[in-house]
Amino acid sequence: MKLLILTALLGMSFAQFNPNTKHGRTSIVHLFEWRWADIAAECERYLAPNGFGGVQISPPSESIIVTNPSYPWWQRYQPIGYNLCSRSGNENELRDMITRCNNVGVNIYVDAVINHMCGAGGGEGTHSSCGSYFNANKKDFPTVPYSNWDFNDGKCNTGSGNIENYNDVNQVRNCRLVSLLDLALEKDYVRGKVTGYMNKLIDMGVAGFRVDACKHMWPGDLSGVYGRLHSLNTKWFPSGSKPFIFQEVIDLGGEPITSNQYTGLGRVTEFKYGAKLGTTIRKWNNEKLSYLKNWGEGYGMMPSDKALVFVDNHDNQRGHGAGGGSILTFWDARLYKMAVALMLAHPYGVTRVMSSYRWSRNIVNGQDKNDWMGPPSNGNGSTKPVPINPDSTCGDNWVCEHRWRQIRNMVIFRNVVNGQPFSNWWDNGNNQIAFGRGNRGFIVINNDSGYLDATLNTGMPQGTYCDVISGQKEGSRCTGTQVQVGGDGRAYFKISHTADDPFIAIHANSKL
Ligand code: QV4
Ligand code: CA
Repeated sequence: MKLLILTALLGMSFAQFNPNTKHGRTSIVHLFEWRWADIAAECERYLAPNGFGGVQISPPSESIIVTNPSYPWWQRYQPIGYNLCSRSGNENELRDMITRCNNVGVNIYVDAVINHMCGAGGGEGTHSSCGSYFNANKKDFPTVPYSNWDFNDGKCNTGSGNIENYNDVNQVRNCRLVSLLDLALEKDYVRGKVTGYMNKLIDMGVAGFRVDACKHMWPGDLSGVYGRLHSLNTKWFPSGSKPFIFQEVIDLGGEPITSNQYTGLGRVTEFKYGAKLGTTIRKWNNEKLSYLKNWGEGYGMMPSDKALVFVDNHDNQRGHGAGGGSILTFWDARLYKMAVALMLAHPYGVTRVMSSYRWSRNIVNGQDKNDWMGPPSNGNGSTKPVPINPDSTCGDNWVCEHRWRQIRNMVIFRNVVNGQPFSNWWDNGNNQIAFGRGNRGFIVINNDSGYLDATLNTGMPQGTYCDVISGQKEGSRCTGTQVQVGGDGRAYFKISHTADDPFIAIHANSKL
């Protein structure tokens, strides 16, 4: 009996680490700033057929509308209530998207902004995405409703009321992050409003949450919030399934607030991953691909079963958040594809692929003056649809990294090798590496300044395989390079350092 209760309790707490993905799908894509109508279409026409497990969506909650600068992307991180309209669409469109994505087995994860409301300087009026009235000066948000006493100010001891020192845990959690009005999440009333919002989304069919700004919330308060969340909608998920929780905590070391204060509650974003992968692939500080033999925990990262990993995110691809100049993005496409492929081939963590829009960068002294720019929009600030070109890329400045052949095929690779061990590591002591995943997949990367020319043990069954980077298997033919694996599992690889994509990947389903 005792054992049963213990297993039940463990089951309950561990459930939040499971992304609840279907059909052996393993990766999430962040469709940053996409409209709900476009996401619904993308689930049906592209994500499900190509094995994507889920989508992280931009915050659906009612937010402030900022006109100076003109409709920045970050206005959505300043909620003024929990009504479900945003520049991505209204509540009906949101519900339609969740339903249609679920119907093709693609999960929706909501970016939940629950640490704060809008900035203190947000003013008074109805300049909000559903048109609700609010008054930031009085901390009055009648549409929730929150008022003056639902905020933390009394507990903040800095002169400005803002976080001034990240070494002071109380400041980080009780003061305002860049002036954003800080919610008193220890109050039962506030927790009730926050969980009411999250539960409404769960009931609509979402599979989990990216929880924004967790460093700024007490783990005990978060535990109180998560404990009140409903199980997932049984129309699409097994009865008793708990929402997947991944918490945004930027821990690059050197601060008193660490990831492991949150890993008991759900997964945590591992920011060391993209920062370190960036320095390694850029060969900064003499770092080399060959060092990645013990990538993951061996690099001082959190345990794999607690980590949510990514090469870049919507903040650090434009200099917000942390990570610094090493972060690779679509702007450095060649190195970026190598980084994303490496991430998707490697067993560490739950993987999230970024899907961005292009903006006019204006970098002055290392700082992008246009880091605020919102998605491709019409003059009135409404977000443009994502047009799909005949060659399946996206138009109108939507980058759609998730549709790049090399990235999409590695998302499929990860599904094919799911559950297989990291195996058959090889390196040349420098920037040429290879590794496999049991007998189901193998990747070879050349980031040196000379040819890679080697016969390697792939661990794969004998046969002819199609490289899914230079092309892919289409019917019985291969549009890319072919790789012959002998009866001993060995194969010959030659990769030029000047190739468009200096890496090769084969897997069980790319066998001809
Ligand atoms: C400015 C000044 C303040 C000043 C205030 C006065 O910076 O010092 O007190 O004016 O009014 C925007 C502006 C910012 C402005 C603020 C309030 O950029 O300059 O303050 O609004 O008006 C996003 C953006 C922020 C943006 C915020 C709210 O990145 O620039 O602030 O949305 O619109 C830390 C955290 C981490 C966080 C990361 C960016 O630990 O949690 O910073 N990451 C998440 C999200 C991120 C989001 C937030 C948190 C806040 O991923 O996108 O910030 O919800 O590392
Ligand atoms: Ca806080």
